[in-house]
Amino acid sequence: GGAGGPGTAIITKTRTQTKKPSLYRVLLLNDDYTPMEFVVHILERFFNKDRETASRIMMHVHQNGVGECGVFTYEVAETKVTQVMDFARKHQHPLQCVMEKK
Ligand code: NFA
Repeated sequence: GGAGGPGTAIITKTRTQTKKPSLYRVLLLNDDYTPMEFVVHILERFFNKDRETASRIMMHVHQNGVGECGVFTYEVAETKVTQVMDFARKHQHPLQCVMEKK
């Protein structure tokens, strides 16, 4: 018996949320004009870093050209990028913030 014909059975699995969301890195890019202190402030304000961690990330970006601010789900990462870009533009700094899939 069974819908598939004789000797068959339909088996369904029930599982409790094993799908993990895709993660995205949010990155800051170096430039020659944005003040170091402004970048530290961005990391404190939008990425909840303490001053020491923020300073370390800022110096990493300054010396290496790019650095990670955090890893988030798509919507949260998108929101962080928009917040940083809007805040930088408001203060007329050319700071760039981007996201990339992990
Ligand atoms: N390179 C910038 C400066 O010398 C500082 C900076 C760091 C800018 C990290 C952007 C990101 N003022």
